[in-house]
This record gives sequence, C-alpha cells and structure tokens, in this order.
Amino acid sequence: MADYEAIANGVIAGDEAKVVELTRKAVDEGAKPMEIIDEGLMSGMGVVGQRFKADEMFIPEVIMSAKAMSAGMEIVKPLIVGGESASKGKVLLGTVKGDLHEIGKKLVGMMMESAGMEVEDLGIDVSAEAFAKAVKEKGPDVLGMSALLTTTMLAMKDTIETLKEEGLAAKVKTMVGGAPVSSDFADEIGADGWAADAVSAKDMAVEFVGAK
Ligand code: B1M
Repeated sequence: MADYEAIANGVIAGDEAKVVELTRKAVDEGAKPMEIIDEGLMSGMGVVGQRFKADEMFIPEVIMSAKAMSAGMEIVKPLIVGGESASKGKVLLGTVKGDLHEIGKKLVGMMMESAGMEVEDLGIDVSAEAFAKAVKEKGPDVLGMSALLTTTMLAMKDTIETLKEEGLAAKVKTMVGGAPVSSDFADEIGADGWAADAVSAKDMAVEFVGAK
C-alpha cells in the first residue's frame, strides 16, 4: 500500500528528494496515478495552502513545496498521459497577466493530454496580447486561462475583449478556471466555459472539440 501520507508530508516539508523517492516507490508498487496526485501530492499542497493563509508558512517554503509537488507530478505524468498520436483537439493554456501560479494549470494540461488532446502551455504572466497572438498563429480549438489571485481575474476579461477586437473570439472556445474564478464570473466576462478542477476542465475541452 503506497504511503500517500508520507508523500503529502514530503510536499509540506518541501523535500523534493523525498517526494521523488516516495512517488517512484508508489508507482513501482502499482498505486493509481490519480490517487498519488489526489491523496499524496495535492493533499500536501492543500495543507501548505492552509498554513500559508494562516501565516504559518512563508513564500520561500511555499515555493519549495510547489517544486516538490511538481517533481512528483513529473513522475506521474507519463502514466496518465496517453500515447495516442491522433490529436483530439488543440488547446492553448496559460496563467493570466500578473499571476505566477502554475501548478493547477499544469494539472489541467496533463488531464487534457491524457484525453489525447494536443496541449501547448504558454506559461505564466501571459498578457491579453500574447494570448491573442498565440490564438492567431496556432489556431487552437480551445483557449484555457488560469488565475489564482482575485486581483488577476480581470485579466481574463481583457483577454476575451482583445480576442473580440481582433476578430478571433468566434474561432476559439474560451474557458477559465482557478480557485477564485466562478461560473458566474465566467458568464459575466463572456467566457464560453468554466471548470472547477482539472478533470472537469478536460471534460469541457473534449465537449467543446466534439461540438465543433
Ligand atoms: Co500564492 N496565493 N501567492 N503562491 N498560493 C494563493 C493562491 C492564496 C489563495 C494563498 C492564501 O492566501 N490562502 C492567495 C490568493 C488570495 C486571493 O487572491 N484570493 C495567494 C497569494 C496572496 C499569493 C501572493 C500575492 C503572496 C505574496 O506575495 N504576498 C503571491 C502572488 C504572486 C503572483 O502570482 N503574482 C503568491 C505567490 C505564490 C508562490 C509563487 C509562492 C506559489 C506558486 C508557485 C507556482 O505555482 N510555481 C504560491 C502557491 C503555491 C499558492 C498556494 C499555496 C497553492 C496554489 C496551488 O498550486 N494549488 C495557494 C493556496 C491554495 O490554493 N490553497 C496560493 C494546487 C493546485 C493544484 O490547485 O491552482 O487551485 P489550483 O488549481 C486547481 C483548480 O483551481 C483548477 O484545477 C486545478 C486542479 O484541480 N484550475 C482550473 C486551475 N486553473 C484552471 C484552469 C481551467 C480550469 C480549472 O480552465 C482553463
């Protein structure tokens, strides 16, 4: 039985080597990849979030935890990303301008890849203009934007408006997500969709591509 609690504790302690070792061990023991993510890696990051909020952990420690979590996710990723060659749609993903949070967005990308979609990650702190340029050049089916800060959510609106101004909005489905983003907010800014988590985001992208 894989020791998910130890993986979570490794994330909380920001101990990348430990997380890598325990995640590999869990994989070798045949643990389900999604269980490793949910009950180990993400569970640890949830505690980090609570402690960060309560001023019991500070940015350098949170960065160490985020790095440890990412290192674990890199090990699990090949196991959930299917090796299908025929793409089931193209998705561009990015964290909006002013926002440096990337873990949730990476998870969303992994889920979409696992469904056979071609995913291009534009990174963090992506401006409305950069999103629009990428849509113009790469012609994706779906553009996904992530925001973790209440102060950066409005950058999603800017991006959708820029797409409209450049005549690109009808060519791509836009979807938004991230902890502070709600379905109501998505409607308000004219996004085509909102998803609460990585699995729902993947389901929505698949639906968007299927409806095209
Ligand atoms: Co920051 N941070 N952070 N942080 N950070 C939060 C988000 C915060 C909630 C912590 C808190 O106060 N409790 C708070 C935001 C408050 C608010 O605005 N509501 C906060 C703050 C305030 C800040 C700073 C301002 C701190 C400071 O400097 N004083 C600063 C801002 C920097 C910036 O972005 N400009 C900052 C910095 C950082 C670090 C750099 C230290 C680090 C990020 C490292 C990295 O990503 N490489 C960090 C982290 C790690 C967090 C917490 C602890 C964890 C975020 C995370 O990775 N969660 C976070 C607290 C928390 O969330 N509990 C916090 C795990 C991840 C899997 O979940 O990202 O929610 P999440 O993604 C989910 C869903 O939201 C959804 O699916 C994912 C998987 O289920 N989803 C989508 C995400 N994107 C989606 C897109 C979709 C659909 C679904 O469609 C396209």
